[in-house]
Amino acid sequence: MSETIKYRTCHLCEAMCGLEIEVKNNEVIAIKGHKEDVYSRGHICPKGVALKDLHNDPNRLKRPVKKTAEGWQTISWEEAFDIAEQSFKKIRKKYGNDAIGTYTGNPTVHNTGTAITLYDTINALNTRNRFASHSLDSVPVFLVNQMMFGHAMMAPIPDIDHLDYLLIIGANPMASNGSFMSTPNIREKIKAIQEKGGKVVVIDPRKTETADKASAHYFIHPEKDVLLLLSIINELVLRNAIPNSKALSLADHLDELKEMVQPYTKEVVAPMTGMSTEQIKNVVDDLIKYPHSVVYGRLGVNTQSYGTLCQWLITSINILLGQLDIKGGLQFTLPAIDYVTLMAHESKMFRYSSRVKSYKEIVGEFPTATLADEILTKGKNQIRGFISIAGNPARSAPNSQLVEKALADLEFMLAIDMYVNETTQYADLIMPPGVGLETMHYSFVLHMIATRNTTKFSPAPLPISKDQRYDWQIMGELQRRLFTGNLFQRIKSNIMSRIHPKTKLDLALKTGPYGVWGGRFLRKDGLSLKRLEKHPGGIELSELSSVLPKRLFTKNKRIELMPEIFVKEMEKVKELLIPEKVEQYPLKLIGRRHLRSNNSWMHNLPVLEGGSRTCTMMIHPDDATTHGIQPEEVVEVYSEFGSISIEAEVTTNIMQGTISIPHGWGHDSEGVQMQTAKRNAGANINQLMDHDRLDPLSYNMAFNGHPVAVRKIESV
Ligand SMILES: Nc1nc2c(c(=O)[nH]1)N[C@H]1C(S)=C(S)[C@@H](COP(=O)(O)OP(=O)(O)OC[C@H]3O[C@@H](n4cnc5c(=O)[nH]c(N)nc54)[C@H](O)[C@@H]3O)O[C@H]1N2
Ligand SMILES: Nc1nc2c(c(=O)[nH]1)N[C@H]1C(S)=C(S)[C@@H](COP(=O)(O)OP(=O)(O)OC[C@H]3O[C@@H](n4cnc5c(=O)[nH]c(N)nc54)[C@H](O)[C@@H]3O)O[C@H]1N2
Ligand code: SF4
Ligand SMILES: [Mo]
Repeated sequence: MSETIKYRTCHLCEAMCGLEIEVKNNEVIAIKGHKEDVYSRGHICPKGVALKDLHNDPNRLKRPVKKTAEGWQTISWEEAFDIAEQSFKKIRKKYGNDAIGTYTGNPTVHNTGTAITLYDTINALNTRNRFASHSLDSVPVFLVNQMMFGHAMMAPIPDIDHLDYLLIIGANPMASNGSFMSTPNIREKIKAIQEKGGKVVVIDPRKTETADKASAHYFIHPEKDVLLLLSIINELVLRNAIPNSKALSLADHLDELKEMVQPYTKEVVAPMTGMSTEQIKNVVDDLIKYPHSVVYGRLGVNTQSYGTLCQWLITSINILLGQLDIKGGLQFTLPAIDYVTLMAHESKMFRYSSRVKSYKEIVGEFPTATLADEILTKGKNQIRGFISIAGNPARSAPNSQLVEKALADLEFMLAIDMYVNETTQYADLIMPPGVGLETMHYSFVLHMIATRNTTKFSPAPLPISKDQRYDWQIMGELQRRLFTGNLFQRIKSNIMSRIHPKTKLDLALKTGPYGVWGGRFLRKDGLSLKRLEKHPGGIELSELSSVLPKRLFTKNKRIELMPEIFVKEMEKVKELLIPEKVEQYPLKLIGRRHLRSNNSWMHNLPVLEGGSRTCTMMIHPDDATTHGIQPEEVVEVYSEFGSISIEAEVTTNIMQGTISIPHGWGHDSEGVQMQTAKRNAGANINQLMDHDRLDPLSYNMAFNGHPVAVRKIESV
């Protein structure tokens, strides 16, 4: 067979890079960036190249395996489905529907077939015990969108191609390639802003890779951003710098917001934040000076105790500056598959509570932080059977040793995953899907949070063998076998589970805003899958454009600046003005992402080893001296919940009083079958985390700023 070039969008992060893949005899020869790709224009990062290693990974499972006394045994798909059906039905009969729990991980968003099928399958189980990785990263954003715009998924995105001042608080797009701001080649975008006379400023407890490229970087103590944000609004009020704007004319309760921020002057907050009044003044000067200034914050301000308040205040500042829904400000997308409208009926929260800790559900899910409680706490509706789909809670969830204890306690666990890793080692049965280059791709979730409206479909560059199944096929079969509900719902679910995801995509494209049957742009050259297949580099639809007030989902078509539950929580913020006592755990722990890593699961790919991707503890030289720690010394980091050993990286790039350790490591469990990852196992930061340390509004995990202490190993 001759060599062919195939094109596929990379699904690993949010950047949606177009890849050019050289294939020969169903083997990958080389992977490059696709220059004609309308979104990424040839950009690629090392993870995109690593898709070849993922495809060839000798540790990747391709057929189902069941746990036996002699180890994992390969079985047929039929036997695997029979075991799953019998085991879950038995549990359901004995304890009820809620006794089956589900956890869906980050890649469920990135694998198209999985994303399309997932909710039908989970709904078929009719259980309230649903958990997802969202409550480890994004729920504050959902909650703020819901309360302010009426829809959890109505996320305003920085118009990075047209703005001239970007204030990045708690995000590192140089490593992450942007989140809720999907951005291939962020380096070029930052450069372009600077070349036109604009600025990018980073506020972060660590001088990150993004800070290195930025025009300025200011250190801030972890979890003190809420004070900074309040003082920014306060300054805007004091300087009478809140212009009339369309966004503001759509917003209610400005006067109350102005009143609320009164106590938070820059002079009051500066000593608590670690920033100087001069630095806060500089930031506000620039926000006012530049015609298109935008504030953007992601995990650093989400996964912390004030996550929702931070997102609320960031959105509010952008509204006060008049930057919402205008070119060069923050805009809403209008993608070819209008997922926001399609999912409007699902955008609900606070309808019922979790059994053990009474946390409220948000968009149908309980916080992952309480998954272990729901498995281990005896009583009615205790989780006894569990399905983990594309997730690794044994490494990604807080208090991970408790999570592992819980997984070991289950009566039956099924994992839909291609590795025997830290989580799936506890499963009784693993059903591995075809993944990566074996799957077709359409990023319908990520187009919703992109910086331009584009559309692109990629057929699978490589086939799967007849012994393999895709996620959507596995979930479809489970859906048919485990469905609970009335006859009408059963028939509907059964039919839905048999429709190929490609057909569903085609229908969604055709009926979408740019589709052949789409009402708004009805036209002969409208979108369909067939048309997209002729454009492997995608089609540029439009720049982001103004959509308000039409696209507001609030009942009164207004933006709420002062949601009641947020305002109530402000009482707690007052406590931040009291200087903290140095306690038993004097250091604040924050996370870190590396370009050559992706959460917990790409450490088995040899091409990604090395570079700056190291699992070390960054510590300031003064803190190292205080603790008598030498550079590269292996030390103990501990908290009330656990302890890890890790190499110290002594650097002035981290703020004094703060240490930084990446998550997703700790691959040395005996049961893990990932050779390369095990060789360079790293330490698991989530062993240190208190699983009750949540943002009290969204119940999102507060990873950042977690109190810890450090000591030399010999002094233990
Ligand atoms: N301390 C700390 N913890 C964190 C974070 C942090 O910053 N600090 N970040 C949090 C964030 S933002 C996130 S999103 C979560 C991620 O948390 P998770 O989603 O729980 O974990 P991942 O590491 O993404 O693991 C993904 C799993 O899916 C499998 N997989 C990959 N592709 C596919 C596929 O196509 N199909 C199937 N079926 N399986 C697949 C992998 O083998 C792996 O087991 O971690 C969170 N945890
Ligand atoms: N290469 C790579 N890319 C990824 C991922 C990956 O694991 N690797 N994961 C993907 C996922 S699941 C997500 S959700 C996104 C996340 O995308 P980002 O949010 O851009 O990623 P992070 O690197 O976690 O950036 C968070 C920043 O916040 C800082 N920070 C920590 N605590 C605080 C605080 O209290 N205040 C402030 N101001 N800053 C703080 C950290 O130092 C860090 O620089 O990235 C995605 N892309
Ligand atoms: S930046 Fe993201 S989408 Fe682009 S190649 Fe890297 S992992 Fe893939
Ligand atoms: Mo995430």
